[in-house]
Amino acid sequence: MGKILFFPKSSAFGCKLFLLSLLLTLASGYANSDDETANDGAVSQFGRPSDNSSSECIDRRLTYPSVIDMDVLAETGEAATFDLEWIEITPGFGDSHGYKNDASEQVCGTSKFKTRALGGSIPGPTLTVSPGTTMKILFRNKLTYQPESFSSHIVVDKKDSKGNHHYHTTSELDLSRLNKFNDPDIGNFHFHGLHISAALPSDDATLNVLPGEEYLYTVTVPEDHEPGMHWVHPHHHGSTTIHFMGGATMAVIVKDPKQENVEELQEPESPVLINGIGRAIEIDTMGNETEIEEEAETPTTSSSMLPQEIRDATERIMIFQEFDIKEAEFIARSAGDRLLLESFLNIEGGDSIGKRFVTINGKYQPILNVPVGKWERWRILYAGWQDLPMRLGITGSNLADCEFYLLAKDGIYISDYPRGPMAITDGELLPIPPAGRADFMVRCNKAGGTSRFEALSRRNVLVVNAVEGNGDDAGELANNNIPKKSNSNVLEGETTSPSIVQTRSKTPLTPWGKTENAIPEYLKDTTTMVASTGCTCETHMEGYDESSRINGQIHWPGNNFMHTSYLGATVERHLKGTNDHSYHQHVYPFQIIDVPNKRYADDPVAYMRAGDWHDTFLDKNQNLGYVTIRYRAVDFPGKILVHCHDALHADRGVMQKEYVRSNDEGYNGCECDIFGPIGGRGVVDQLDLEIIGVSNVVPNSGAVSSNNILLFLATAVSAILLLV
Ligand SMILES: [Cu+2]
Repeated sequence: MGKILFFPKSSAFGCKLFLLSLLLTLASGYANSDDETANDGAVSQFGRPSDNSSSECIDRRLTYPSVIDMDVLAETGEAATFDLEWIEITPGFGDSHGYKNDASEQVCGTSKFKTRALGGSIPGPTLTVSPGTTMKILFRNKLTYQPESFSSHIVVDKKDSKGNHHYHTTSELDLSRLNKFNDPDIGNFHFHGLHISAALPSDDATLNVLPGEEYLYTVTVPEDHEPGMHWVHPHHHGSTTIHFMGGATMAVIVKDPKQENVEELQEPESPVLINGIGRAIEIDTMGNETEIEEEAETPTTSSSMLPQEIRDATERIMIFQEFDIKEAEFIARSAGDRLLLESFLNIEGGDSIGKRFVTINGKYQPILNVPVGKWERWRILYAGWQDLPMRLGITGSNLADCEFYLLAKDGIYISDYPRGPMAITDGELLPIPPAGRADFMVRCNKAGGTSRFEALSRRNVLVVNAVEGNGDDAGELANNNIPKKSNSNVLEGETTSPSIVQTRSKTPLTPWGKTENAIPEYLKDTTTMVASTGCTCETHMEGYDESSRINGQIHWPGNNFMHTSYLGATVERHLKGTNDHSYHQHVYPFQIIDVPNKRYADDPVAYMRAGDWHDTFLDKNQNLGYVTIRYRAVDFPGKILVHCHDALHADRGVMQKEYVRSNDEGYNGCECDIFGPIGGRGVVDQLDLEIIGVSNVVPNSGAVSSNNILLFLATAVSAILLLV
């Protein structure tokens, strides 16, 4: 382990950063004022601490995070500022109100509680960004250090002349606290799913940002980045679970290219019709359908980027968050996190559902009214932190007759769009892995019908009504698209009266896939490639809780790596244990090459198929043998964290690091199962960053006082006694 204590001195460097932070604070004012106007529902109801009036009521309709366009900020070099802070939220928990399914239903007097959130709300604002844009993102840790909390670091508290606390860590480790729940108030950012550099000032998740500190991330989204949805969450080893389960999450969407730019890039595709002929249905007064013969409608294909119905679709972001109060109590106790423990213990309601709640965009059991017969694009993010597939689907009858077709997974368009119709009523439902994203084209066809969705075995997580007219607004994101055409399938002036016989054409979706030259280098098909020599390693996650491991080893901080590869390598991994553990890999998404259980993978409408790209993989059907994945390390050298996306496992050690060496000196070797330090050729960044502690702004940093350490330890001991 390194023994260097590194802190930027409070010299010219510190002064510059102070000025910079001042500017950034001003910049954040811009971003925040944008928040207010963008979606007052999301921000004012859930983001800001409200008064303690118990008569507060919440409209049950689904609301959406506000949107911050990072391209606009990048034009002037401004940063967006996001605070990790302790705030009060009101999701509308409680199971006593029943379910009236009235669009304007209010739920009143439900539990409020405090939690750690990003960007002022649960979830935080959605960032949108174009490929090629450099995002400046100031992460401010506004949490308050709790001296009674546990840490694997030695945390030093130094008061300045004004009595303000300044914390930092030393190079010493408390070995008894390694791979335990720690550091509830230490955080950072990880840009989950984005294909970006993992070297600072970009996405190095081994950075520690202590309470009162901040860090300016500079993240360049490559010019050839695939458009799609990813997300941001804290990823400090030891506190990831605490931050996840409290809801500290934001979506980031890489925008689809503007249409006018695309036509030059793409060659015309030949029209294909794989989705059958169009059909028309007649709905009688009892709501029964009769199919009517109709001329087949040939889908229109063009050279443009996305088929028209995708471009026209209303986009709805849905961020699914699971609150698990009992698990939270256990983890908060383990970490000495008195704040979370006290807050979550006071949450009322939910006894009949095991004190587990699912929220969408921070709202419990929301109602969504969608226009009947119109395709929408749902961008779903399952901000999962346990090893449970989401199992999204419909409980009971699909009375709104909703159809689901898969468009993208983990922010990458699938090659066989439109895949479906996907099973949403029986059996496996939609087994989206924890941390997974899934974009669906969704259409609900029966006016007046309601379909009740379940997820994580919780019922009524979303109640969807198919309605005449425009349905609910989808917030700002949908308005960023090309202006909507009115839906020709919906007759003006229709009412929801079931006595009206409606005839609609269920036109199929237009098949679409990217042409070969429009696929970015890092996503080129690897199914027919051969792994580079020596670059096939096994990665086996096994065991439960504190006894779980990767390849028999537990996470060790600093310069300790499992596998290495090099720029230009075609890397292959044989994943074991992915039926129980969700495998997540930073920097490079991977392609599923082969699975042991072909029965599911060969199903043309399976959610998981060979050839698909993911950044997180969990498949309960693949419980023997190994899953083969491949990716090409084409552009970013440096660290790659690989870990179970069950944060309870990852914080307790089911996390390892791989390293992609640069090939500047012609290096072309791979290694498996090193579990020790690396060095030498092709190392591009600081390998033992995480045990050092880095801060951009450390006013008055000075010598470490041993008295302070003793004081801290004494406080910690008394806190243990209180928490036991
Ligand atoms: Cu796991």
